[in-house]
Amino acid sequence: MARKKIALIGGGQIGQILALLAAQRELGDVVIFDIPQLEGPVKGKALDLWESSPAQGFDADLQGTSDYKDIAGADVVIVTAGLPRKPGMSRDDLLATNVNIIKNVAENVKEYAPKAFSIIVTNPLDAMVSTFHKVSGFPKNQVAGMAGVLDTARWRAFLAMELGVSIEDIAGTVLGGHGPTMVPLPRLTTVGGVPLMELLDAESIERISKRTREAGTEIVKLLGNGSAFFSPAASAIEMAEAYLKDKKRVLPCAALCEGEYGIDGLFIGVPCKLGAGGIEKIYQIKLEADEQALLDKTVEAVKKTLSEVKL
Ligand code: TXD
Repeated sequence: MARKKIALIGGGQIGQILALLAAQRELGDVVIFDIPQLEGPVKGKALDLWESSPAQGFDADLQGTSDYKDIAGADVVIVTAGLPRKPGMSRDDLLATNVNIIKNVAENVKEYAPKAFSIIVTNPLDAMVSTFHKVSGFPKNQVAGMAGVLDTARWRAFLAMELGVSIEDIAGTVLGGHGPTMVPLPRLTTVGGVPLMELLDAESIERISKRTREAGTEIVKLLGNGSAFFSPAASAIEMAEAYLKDKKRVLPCAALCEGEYGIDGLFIGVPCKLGAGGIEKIYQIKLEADEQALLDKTVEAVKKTLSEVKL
């Protein structure tokens, strides 16, 4: 069976880590696309990564390009094309510039890789995945935004740090928009089956929930130039792997809700079954009143950002 093909639209901080992780996991052949002004650097990155393959022991063809024809037939497309935040910027500050970039990307993916499962990473995430879906015209199961996997990873990482336990044994999820209104769910978080709320007091849980909501900004401030890239790349690869290997993972993805959670026609972070059919199912959680109120708030925040998208 021929190797799968992964197209990375955007070969910057996250894009190059995506290429490394996809190659190391032998998910398939990798094409990294970037703008013509960066044709040299993106070809150089792909060639350099290829030259690391003997030492790393992976078999994968790696190609850098600024010609969209080279993404033809991709099984998965991961889109990081766009500007990242600088210190002091909100994700919404990126909207005007990145919506134009995503429109152009969606038109080209529609033309050259119409069957691909598309994972959108670019910020402001919820508006960008919605824009990509609208412009590409792809069915809703074929488009997902990557945010909840990262936000949940951060929630789990901070809890593991606090509790002194393995990250492997912390299970939980984060709902909603990829921003300060996201909704970690302490009530549904467990530590090796032990309810989190039996292990940590409310004050500690709120402190960690707040750090999770602000984790992206914390990294932007520390880096001083650009935003997180290891953890977003690892999160997007987890989604791509679920699709490529038909793993039926249940992961929080920005998916189009059409009635689920009482939401109609909005991409928002919800628990999804991810397999060869893309977003195969959205799971509805019976939320308690306080959780529902937080979900309503994040839905409003996403709607507000979306209202500023000029297509
Ligand atoms: O959880 C999440 N979804 C977020 C997403 C986590 C962290 C960062 N997130 C966002 O991803 C970030 O705010 C940015 O909007 C994107 C990409 O972040 P990255 O750090 O990779 O930005 P870079 O290093 O600037 O890379 C962007 C690349 C760069 O090489 C540009 O030349 C390219 O995108 N680019 C384009 N590629 C294709 N087509 C067009 N038009 C284009 N414009 C720029």
